[in-house]
Amino acid sequence: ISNLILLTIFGLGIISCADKATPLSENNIIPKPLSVTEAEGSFTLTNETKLVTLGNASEINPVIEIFQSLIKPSTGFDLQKVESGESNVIVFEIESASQKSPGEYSISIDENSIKIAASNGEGLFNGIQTLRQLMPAGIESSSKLDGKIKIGAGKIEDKPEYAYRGFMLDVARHFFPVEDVKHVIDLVSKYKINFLHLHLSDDQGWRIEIKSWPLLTEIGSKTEVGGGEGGFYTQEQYKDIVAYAQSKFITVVPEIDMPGHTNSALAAYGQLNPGITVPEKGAVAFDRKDLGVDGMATPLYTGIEVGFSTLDTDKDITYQFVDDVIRELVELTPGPYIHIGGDESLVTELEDYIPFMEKAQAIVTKYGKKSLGWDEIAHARLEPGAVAQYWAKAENAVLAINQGNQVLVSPATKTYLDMQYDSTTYLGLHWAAYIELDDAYNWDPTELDAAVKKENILGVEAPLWSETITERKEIEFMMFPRLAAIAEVAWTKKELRNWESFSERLKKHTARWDAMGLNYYKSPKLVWE
Ligand code: TNX
Repeated sequence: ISNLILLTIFGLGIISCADKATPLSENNIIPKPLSVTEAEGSFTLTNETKLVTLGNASEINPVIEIFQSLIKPSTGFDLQKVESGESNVIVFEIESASQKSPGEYSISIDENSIKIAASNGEGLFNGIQTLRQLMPAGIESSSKLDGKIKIGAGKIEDKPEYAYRGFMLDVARHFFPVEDVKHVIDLVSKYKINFLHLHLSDDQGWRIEIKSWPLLTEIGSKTEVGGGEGGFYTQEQYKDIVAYAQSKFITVVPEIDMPGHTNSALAAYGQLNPGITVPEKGAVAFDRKDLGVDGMATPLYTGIEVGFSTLDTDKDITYQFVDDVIRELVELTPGPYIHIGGDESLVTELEDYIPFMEKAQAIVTKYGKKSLGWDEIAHARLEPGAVAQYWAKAENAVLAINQGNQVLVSPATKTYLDMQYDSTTYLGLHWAAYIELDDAYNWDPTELDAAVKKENILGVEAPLWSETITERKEIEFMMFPRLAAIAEVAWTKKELRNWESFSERLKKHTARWDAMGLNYYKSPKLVWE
């Protein structure tokens, strides 16, 4: 009503309406911050606003550049960096002797300044992602923004509940080019996701160049589910993805799935099943270095069955292969984790599976990294620091915890973004569940099993398997809005989360997705005006 009165009395246009700052307490921030305190007044961003650096410049400058390129397209502002200033400034501070944990940040807003403070660049970056959500939705578009950018005064203090907040993209079942992966990185970084797990190999395709085993890509990358052309990342391209992710404070976790899910490797280096017609190229691979159990490997596979392939866990050459692949991956991967798969090895005997997973972990340790593996890996002895990714069986998560190891939580019934929203969803599978937006939100990692407690949990990850996903628009549709829900489960304390608040914030949030041109699912769980 007060806006209406203003409009009539002063004859102001719609644009001026947007000139009024939304009070800080009415923010729509996702994931929800730890605390928000509102104050009188607001800050107005102008072309004259200066960006002040306080503290370690090498941590601050990259974040300032990100902020400048966030503001420019929709405003045309060329915000300048300065050493000091008090009025009309945004201060980026790396606190010396900070009490803040990595990733934690605070934002103080008054009439003259906004101050973002953190103990490291990652914290400042998280602060920027919050700040962008305090600006009009039009900031997400390159069209010129109408009206002023005003931000309500007050203070936000925020830190993540879990250190690992992940998204997984399956590039094996369908291959996605580097540009799509970068697009996904852009999207998830807005929700404070800080790990990108790439599922780089499976029965249907091998997607990363390994120089010491060239046929993996020369043969093993050449197709995908449904028979399309497939593809792979050269080592240079993979490094480019890793660096791009790093620039957004995201750590890449590469996965080579073993000893099952290996038909693409076996099609390249295995004794193929003689009952099956061998394509021209497959024939080249015959018995060079044979990783397989005789006659089990098929030529390149384009279906979606799981659990039919295995490396031969008795052969020395198999461990030479694992060593070479992990060594080359480690050279390209600055992050702490190498994911060695271990799921659904249904044709590997448990007595073979266990020593294989132990040897594979030892190789990861030898090269200075920690292993991640799907929950079945907990049947093996886990190396210190190895993490089991709980996707199906709580009892496996408990096996890991009983060994003193942590779990990464990805229950298929809550976090699998390839699951259909409901029975009418035109993409996806539903073997685990239909996962509507509220299903993806209304759960907590500490409620999965009595034995899985907060301190046992490294974090939460949402995997997007790609049997049915072939292009960027489909990735977006299965990710959003559910990724926002999982991001809040991973970032925000259980006590601060509730569906009513989340769904209200999310609904307003969709204006940002419209501005970005995102192909998101319009969940009936939200009331659409
Ligand atoms: C199970 S989750 C799998 C994947 C499939 C997925 C499809 C897991 C560790 N294995 O191989 O792509 O289901 O939803």
